[in-house]
Amino acid sequence: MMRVFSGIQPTGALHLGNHLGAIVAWKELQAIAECTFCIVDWHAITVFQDPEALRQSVLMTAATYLACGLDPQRVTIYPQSAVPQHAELAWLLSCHTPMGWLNRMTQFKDKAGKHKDQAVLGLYAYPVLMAADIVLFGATHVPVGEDQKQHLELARDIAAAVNRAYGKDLLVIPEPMVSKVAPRIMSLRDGTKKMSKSDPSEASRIHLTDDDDTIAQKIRRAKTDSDALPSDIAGLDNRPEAKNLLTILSVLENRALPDTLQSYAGQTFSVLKDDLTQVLITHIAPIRQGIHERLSDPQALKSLLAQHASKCIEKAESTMGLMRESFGFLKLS
Ligand code: AQP
Repeated sequence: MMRVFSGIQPTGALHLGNHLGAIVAWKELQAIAECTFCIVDWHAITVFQDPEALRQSVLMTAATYLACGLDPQRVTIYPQSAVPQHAELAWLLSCHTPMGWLNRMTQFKDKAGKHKDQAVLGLYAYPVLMAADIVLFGATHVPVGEDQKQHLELARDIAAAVNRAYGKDLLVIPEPMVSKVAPRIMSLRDGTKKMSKSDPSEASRIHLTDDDDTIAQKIRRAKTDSDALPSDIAGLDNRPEAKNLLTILSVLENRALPDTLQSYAGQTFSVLKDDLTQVLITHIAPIRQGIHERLSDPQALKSLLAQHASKCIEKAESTMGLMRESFGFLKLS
């Protein structure tokens, strides 16, 4: 059976990009694979998080997973920090990760920017924690966006290095699942940047908790250009905002982009925006309601996460038992 692992950082309310770019595919996978969808709070703290906001975001992320249709009877959902074996394994893997491999990670270079010396060790080392997350449960497949492909390659290299060092197949080498259909949703304020939780402008993203008026307002204010909408894909060249709004609409309506383009050829942005607003409101309203319902009973949510985390600890211990023995740690009892 295919074993899938993926996660989202609880760095704020999830947005349309997280939903259409990740969770929709997870929902399909839950029917055909053994799935673990982590709430990666240890990854979140590579950038400072307000402690109370982080706790709330973990609950919010769990509520969102469920409201988007992930079925807790079929998939495992838990916060990373509830399973300390992630950190233990990350340390063991870090002792088999040459610095040269980490130095090649482009995301660190992008995120650290010019201030590399001030960047924290966690930001530099987080691909090793990600490798540990994946191999801890023997994931065979990892759904990744283009931006995470390099980290998945690294996870494969680290797992292979450990297997070589100890002369046995201790760790499963994971395969990437790069979805050709998962769209990259861009910022509503700048069509060249991806929609992101950490963008300082709330207007840049549609949260899955936004009410109808907020959705309408954000779409009304979304950046556009001054031309009429084109009739074909070639006409979207150098028009990132038009491409983004049309992509969102076509994904939500389950239509091919060329088909949506045909419907709006020669129209103004305001026609497209009115239709997109209606479609978004219809799509998000039940998810929003589902999130609020689950958040209204945080105790039930926590107890679900605790049950799932304890299953994960059991599975993680079976990997770690083998790892500890193979690495040569003395067993005291
Ligand atoms: N804009 C997006 N379009 C499509 N997919 C997206 N994902 C995120 N943004 C988009 C997918 O969501 C999953 C989880 O992402 P994450 O929150 O763990 O990290 P991220 O990719 O860094 O997302 P954000 O919103 O930009 O978070 P912050 O601001 O905290 O860094 C991934 O599968 C990702 O591809």
